[in-house]
Amino acid sequence: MSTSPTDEEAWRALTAHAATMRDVHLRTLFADDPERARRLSFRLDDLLFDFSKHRVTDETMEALMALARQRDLPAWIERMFTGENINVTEGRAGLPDALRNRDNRPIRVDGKNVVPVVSAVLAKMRKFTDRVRAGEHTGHTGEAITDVVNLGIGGSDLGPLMVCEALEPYWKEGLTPHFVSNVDGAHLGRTLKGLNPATTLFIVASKSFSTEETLTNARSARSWLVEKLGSDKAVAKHFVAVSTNHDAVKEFGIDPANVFEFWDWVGGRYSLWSAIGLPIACAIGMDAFEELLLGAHRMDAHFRSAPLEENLPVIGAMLGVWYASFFGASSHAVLPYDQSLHRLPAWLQQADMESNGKRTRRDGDVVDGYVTGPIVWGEPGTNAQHSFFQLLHQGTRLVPCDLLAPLVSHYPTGDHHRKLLANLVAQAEALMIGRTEEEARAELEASGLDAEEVERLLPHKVFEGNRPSTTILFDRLDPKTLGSLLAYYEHRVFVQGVIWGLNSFDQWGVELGKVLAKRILPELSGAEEPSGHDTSTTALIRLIQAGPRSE
Ligand code: G6Q
Repeated sequence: MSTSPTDEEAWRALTAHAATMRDVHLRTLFADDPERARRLSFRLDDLLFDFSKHRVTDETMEALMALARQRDLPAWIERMFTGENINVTEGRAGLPDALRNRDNRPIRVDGKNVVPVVSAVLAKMRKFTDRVRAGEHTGHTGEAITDVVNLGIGGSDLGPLMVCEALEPYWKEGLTPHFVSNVDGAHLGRTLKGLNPATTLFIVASKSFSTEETLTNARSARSWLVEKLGSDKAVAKHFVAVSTNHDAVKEFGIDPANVFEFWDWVGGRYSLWSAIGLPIACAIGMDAFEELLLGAHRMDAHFRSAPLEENLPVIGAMLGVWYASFFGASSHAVLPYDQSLHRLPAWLQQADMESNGKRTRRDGDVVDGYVTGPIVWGEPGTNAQHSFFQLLHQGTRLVPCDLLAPLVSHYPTGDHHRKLLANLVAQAEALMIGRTEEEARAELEASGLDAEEVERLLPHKVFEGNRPSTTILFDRLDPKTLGSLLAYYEHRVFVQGVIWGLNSFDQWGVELGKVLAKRILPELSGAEEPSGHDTSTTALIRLIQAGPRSE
């Protein structure tokens, strides 16, 4: 296999084919083929993925799947599922599915079956969260826990936060999860302001247990607790940790019995399925957490076994490749029509951009002649319609979109949900069909404007349409469905990484910032002289050292 996708025969075929597709309008594709929606819609139980509003023909899909085969995708999928060390720069496997392997098939990492240790941690999580939820794990003063504060950042925050928000209807009454990630003292301060220390449990979630933000928040939270409850002994009842670094956890003062383990081969951004999901399990209970795993497992099984042509993450990924690599699309918008999914875009930003935001290929060569991971962004509809949808409809950029919604709301209030869904359907249709000059003219004329005014306004009222979107509908946002949706996105990212020749499991770009901040900290406090910086950086350091001008 050649290592640059641009060398593949299918890539060249797609480049030529894209040129013939540039002026083909989705309106025409639909008009010419009454079966299009049916043929390009796929189901996995209650989940429906409608890919028909994409600028593709049968020929496009065949060429995209040919590219997937030339990039050896089926073999890569197997490598991932069998625990091969595909994270080549860190010498590790990359296999999120091992954490949600609900049929207990043995999965070997470095020759060792990891299923028993994964199950053991799940059992420990069950025991602990059952006790917290039943009011049996009490705080230092003997009171039941009412609030769980997760202290973590990046992969140790975004996943559990997003899932907790999404599954709020499943929370146990009287037990509220909170998330503090930013080293900005305002984040911790605002969160603690409303909490009772006697009934608050802190989860320090850090794979490395060396992340400055998390440790700073953890130390300050511990001081707050000890000061309020008047004893160091309170820490044992109010602090647990999730980490791979047992020594550092012990040094911090957390009882080793209260450490929930995970492993090197679990990448931070793929870790919500591990003990990093502890705040989720506290909030929704272990049965529901295992439903989440089951939902992901359902998508894993589909991803591993379905033919490429019917494989949801593969189709979604290859459509993304189509726009990014052959139409110059630089971003991908994720638009949940479900308020509880408001952190989905943030989670996906990390999952996608940290995985595929890379310019060096797996083999060490620099990417040449194509772009890699798109900028992922989005907000819930309908709010987003009143802000950035203008650009989606009439901007100069092509932005492929995902629109997602449950058919049934957890908050059935009047006709709210029907209105929400009407908006989703209308937007996907409007993006696709747009409004022609004739239609716009007819509308303006019908409004009674004179001919000159009609001509003046006309260009502003035309929408070219032909803007692609995937519609994803499901019965309701329950743990299992959410698990499937998230696994869909994880695998979509993996497939794109394979096509573009990337290692989607490392994140060296994150490390540089961590190192530089450590160097500047003593310079800011005056403990060290700023040195080795450019003049701008030195001036900024001196300005911060000097403090506010108004004092
Ligand atoms: C994720 C990244 C990164 C990581 C955070 C927190 O894939 O590696 O977002 O999760 O930097 O790291 P710790 O869990 O080690 O504190």
